[in-house]
Amino acid sequence: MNKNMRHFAIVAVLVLIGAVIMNKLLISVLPLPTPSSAQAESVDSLFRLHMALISLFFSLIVVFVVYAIVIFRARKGDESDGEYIHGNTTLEIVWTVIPLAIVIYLGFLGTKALGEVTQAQPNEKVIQVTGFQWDWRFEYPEEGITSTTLVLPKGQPIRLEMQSEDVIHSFFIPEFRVKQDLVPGHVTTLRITPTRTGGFVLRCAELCGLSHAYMLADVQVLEPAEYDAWVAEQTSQTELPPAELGAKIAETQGCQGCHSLDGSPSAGPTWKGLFGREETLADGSTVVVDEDYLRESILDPHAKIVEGFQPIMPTDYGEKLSDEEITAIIEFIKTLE
Ligand code: HEC
Ligand SMILES: [Cu+2]
Repeated sequence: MNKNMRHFAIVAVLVLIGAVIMNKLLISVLPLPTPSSAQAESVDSLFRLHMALISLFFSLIVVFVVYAIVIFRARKGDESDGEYIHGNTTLEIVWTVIPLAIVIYLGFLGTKALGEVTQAQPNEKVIQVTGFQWDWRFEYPEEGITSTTLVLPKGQPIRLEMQSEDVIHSFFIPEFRVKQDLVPGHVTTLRITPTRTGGFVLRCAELCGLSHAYMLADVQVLEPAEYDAWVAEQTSQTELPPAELGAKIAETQGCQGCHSLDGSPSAGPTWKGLFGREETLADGSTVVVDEDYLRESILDPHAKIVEGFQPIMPTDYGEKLSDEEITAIIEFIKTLE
């Protein structure tokens, strides 16, 4: 075996060993959350292939560089010039064509995976998702339910029809892998078939303003029988007392995205102890919070701005909520001492 071939053989073995170690390392420091949807496998197989390729190329470059530095270093007393090399067309063609082929192949695999995760499924269940600054709301048109928790039956193909009320948000449950933007003025679709029961967290994955980091929602995947029980419980809810109804409306309307109930700071003033409190307004005047003030604050939020807060409260609750619903919210706020 000539000397060059020996170098190449050693480097090839070192590159392979390096790639395997690097791949193990990457997978252990960047573990993926447990895959929990039928769509996760398509995404994960792509991910694993990318990790393997990244490890291989990292090892290829680092091993060649380190090997050359160590083995071909100038020895003590060696003052001679290095060999003069001008170009190598074969090498350049090889290192252009191979990556090109790899990238085209990855493009093909990516297109295939995208086709798999977006493919329509038979007997899809439609759930309408609304994202807004800074919360989520889920409507089940078949059952006539509105919920702040996304409850899903295991094994059931789901089609989410998603809308935004204000800015761009993004629907992402890491365990389900797939992700989709919510774009104002458009309905976007996302398909998931949950395969594992349990609790998950839905996150907004698009920086959407002040409380973006808190734009979370609970997700529950239940066995089909438990899901049916949940539906029955939701639809049988009898007339609630006003304060409880108000709590529910405030939750589904997303008031708690900006108003805490326990005194913790948020984008808007806390509702804890709000009723009867003396509020200082931005113009320095004060007002004692009574029912009229609360009603005005909901119908015309910019009429009086509370000191230290920005006028960012949506102004369209007067159109969205009935008089009784606003009264119910006020009754609810009165109970928060
Ligand atoms: C996007 C954030 C946001 C949302 C959502 C929001 N608010 Fe507000 N709200 C504010 C801010 C900020 C203020 C303080 C500035 C002002 O007075 O307009 C405020 C003020 C108020 C006040 C007066 C509070 C005080 O301390 O005097 C009431 C009452 C109120 N909001 C009720 C509601 C209700 C009810 C909802 C849901 C139907 C709601 N808000 C949704 C941001 C929000
Ligand atoms: Cu968001």
